[in-house]
Amino acid sequence: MSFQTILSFFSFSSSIAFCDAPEAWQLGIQDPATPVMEGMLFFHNYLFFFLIVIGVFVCWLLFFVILNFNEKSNPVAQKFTHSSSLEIAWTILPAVVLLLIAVPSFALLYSLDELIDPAVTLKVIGHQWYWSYEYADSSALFSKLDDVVLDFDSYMVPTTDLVKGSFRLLEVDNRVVLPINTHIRVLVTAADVLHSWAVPSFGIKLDACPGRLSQTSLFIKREGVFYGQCSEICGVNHGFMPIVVRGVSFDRYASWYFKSIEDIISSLSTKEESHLIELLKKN
Ligand SMILES: [Cu+2]
Repeated sequence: MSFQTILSFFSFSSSIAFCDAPEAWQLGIQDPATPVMEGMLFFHNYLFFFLIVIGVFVCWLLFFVILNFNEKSNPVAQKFTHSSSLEIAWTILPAVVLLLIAVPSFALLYSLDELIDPAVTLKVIGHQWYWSYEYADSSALFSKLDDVVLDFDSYMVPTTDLVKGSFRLLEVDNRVVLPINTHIRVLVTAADVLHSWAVPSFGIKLDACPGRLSQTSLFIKREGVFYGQCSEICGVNHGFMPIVVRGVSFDRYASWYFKSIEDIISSLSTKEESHLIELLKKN
């Protein structure tokens, strides 16, 4: 059963508003939008089970010892120093608990590295203090013509320019558009200092290192607007370089993509345009 199905089961209305941005006084995790984040949420809750059981047991043991083994209630101390059966139990039981944690943890860890034949590649470049994005497929398609690359900078919208209802310090002027139910490759790098591209709903927090290209996979399961922030302190405006990703159906993504390419081509000079048309005819 998917996370959404469980959610819709417990909600009274059929439509659910997902939490893809931080809320005031939020304690829990934002709603997952990728299988990886669903796995992380499951693992988080799974760990909590062991945490509570062990916490209650240790507290009970401490309380029990303080209550019973003091000079007042137990004036004559026992003389034994060993108990083989107890030692075997308190060695094996924690080992079993560790094993129960390790197995799903490794499964989740290796699933983060899984990259299944991506249909879309997004290149993310961190700058002081904004993100720039490049749709690498466009540059591959028009590799001979450097001008036709779908890329843009994404700056935070300052508080004074915000429209009613948008998030302060989280909204950007150019949102990233990505298709849902599609395997996406995200390549992350930086132009100046360390940054970190982090979107909680996706379960992604990937360091952007200058001179290095880090890679991760992304599979968005539902439509929505997903908010994130730079998560590696990178200078004075570190808190003012948010990330906004819009997840849309593949059809809408394709029409947005080709519209953007068209806009770039129409902004070219006629000489470059004819050169491009020639190139397209050749391919
Ligand atoms: Cu930063």
